[in-house]
Amino acid sequence: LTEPFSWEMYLRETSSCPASPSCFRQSIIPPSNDFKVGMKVEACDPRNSTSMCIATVMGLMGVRLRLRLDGSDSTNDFWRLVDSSDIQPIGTCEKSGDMLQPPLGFRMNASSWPTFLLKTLSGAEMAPASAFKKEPPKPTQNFFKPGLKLEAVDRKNPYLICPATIREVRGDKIFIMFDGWRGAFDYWCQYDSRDIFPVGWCQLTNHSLQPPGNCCEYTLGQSSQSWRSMQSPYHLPHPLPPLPVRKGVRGRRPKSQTIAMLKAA
Ligand code: MLY
Repeated sequence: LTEPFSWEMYLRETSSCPASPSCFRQSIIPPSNDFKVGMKVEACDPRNSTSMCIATVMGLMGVRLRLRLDGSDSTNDFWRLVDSSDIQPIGTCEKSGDMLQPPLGFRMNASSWPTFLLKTLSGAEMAPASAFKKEPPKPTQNFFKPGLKLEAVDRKNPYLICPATIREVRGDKIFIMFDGWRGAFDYWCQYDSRDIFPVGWCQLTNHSLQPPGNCCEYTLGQSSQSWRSMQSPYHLPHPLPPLPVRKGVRGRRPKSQTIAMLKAA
């Protein structure tokens, strides 16, 4: 009842294999999430990666943090793992002689930044250094192979992690395709991206995992889709209607047979 999607059944019915955990830049034993909502951290501005800003933890899911840059609006929240190198304890920047920057799109006049910084940090709960975990090392090379399954962040809806497939491998890059979706969400990334995880990661870290979509090829074949029967009703109906592929094939067949008969005649 609580299991929305079963990898075990899905892998069996799609006759596919998961990419080995050693392919990923993720800890074999996931870190603990010791952050709390409201805590402040220093974070790289995702829209301006050379600048270090103050961010507030807005939410927690598994070992990921939903972050909002102080002085930014609520429409640019982003997610980072607790062992991401993009986050560090408050004070790290100053120790290295650097300055904390206003976020891109700071909603006040730039001249008010020093005062804003003082105010936003005064009385704030700062995340303890022990909550920041060391980023795991990169695998020594790109070990991914086309067809292998994984769990990947939907970059258009980054709070979602979904079943996905490696469609292509080119040098250090891999092409991630979301199972059951039509391609609008697919992307190229580095093999050592922090947005991709081995099969089972969500379950292991207590993160929700979306079930595959209903689209096209992934719903064809002999699959009885019994992995879908355990899906919670929350996920239905699907936002995109499934392609009427089977009906279309049946509808076309008499026509081409007719043409064949006419040609033969
Ligand atoms: N309602 C959104 C969510 C799509 C999510 C797709 N992911 C899971 C690949 C939409 O239809 O755009």
